[in-house]
Amino acid sequence: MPRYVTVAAAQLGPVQREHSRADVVERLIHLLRDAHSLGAELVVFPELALTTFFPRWYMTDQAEIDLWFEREMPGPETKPLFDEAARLCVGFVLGYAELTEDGHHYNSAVLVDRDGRIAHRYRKVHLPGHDEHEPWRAFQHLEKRYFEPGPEGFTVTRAFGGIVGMLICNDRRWPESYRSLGLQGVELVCIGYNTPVHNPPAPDHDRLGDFHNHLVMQSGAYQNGTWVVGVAKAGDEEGVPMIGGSCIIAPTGEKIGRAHV
Ligand code: ING
Repeated sequence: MPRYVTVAAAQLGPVQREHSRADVVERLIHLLRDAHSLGAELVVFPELALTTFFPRWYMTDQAEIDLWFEREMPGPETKPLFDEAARLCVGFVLGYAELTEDGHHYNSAVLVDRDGRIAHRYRKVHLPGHDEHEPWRAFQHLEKRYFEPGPEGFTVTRAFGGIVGMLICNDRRWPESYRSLGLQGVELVCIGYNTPVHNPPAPDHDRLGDFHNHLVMQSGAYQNGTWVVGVAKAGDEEGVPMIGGSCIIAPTGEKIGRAHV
């Protein structure tokens, strides 16, 4: 008996340093309403969707760093998104920087069911880049400095009539990420990402950015017989161009839908 769920990949434009959480939540609600008007039952937003990709900057003051993190989910500034989604009976995936009550910092994503309840939380395992300031680099990538690896590993949950898992950005480049979910019977993998066009450690790979982005997600889908939805925060963020290429990939590995920027 086939089971259906209509999923939207909500590619987000750049979020600049001065954009408040309220500014961004207003944009997310617009995208959610658009998706709902097209029949979507689940909307996937990118990694760190509420702020600019702050790990591009070297910071030393923990109070300044913590300003980029959410202490509650939903909190006062994100509750309007949860309320509107529940009103429209649409679920969503939201990537954000999580600061737990006991002081742990994670690059996280939540899967929110159609009633507004958090059905699952995933904390990014593969933290790319470096943890010290490397001034000679054109751009920094300091996720290892600001986040801890997710302690729960790769997990799935039953939701939207099937088995759903999440990955975050750099996770998508490693086969074990998909395989771990595949061995748990995953049928839909939701992946948000922030990927700079220029990757300073391997500048000769820049021309392959879009190819590698789709190669890894299509392979992961095909090799584990699962749907994969990859969603970018794209465009020029604080002078750093980020790739788009959001897409919906079938278990055959075919891209059945993709953003054209
Ligand atoms: N970002 C990048 C990612 O897509 C990166 C890091 C950029 C790796 C370019 C390789 C090439 O994996 C995040 N946030 O993980």
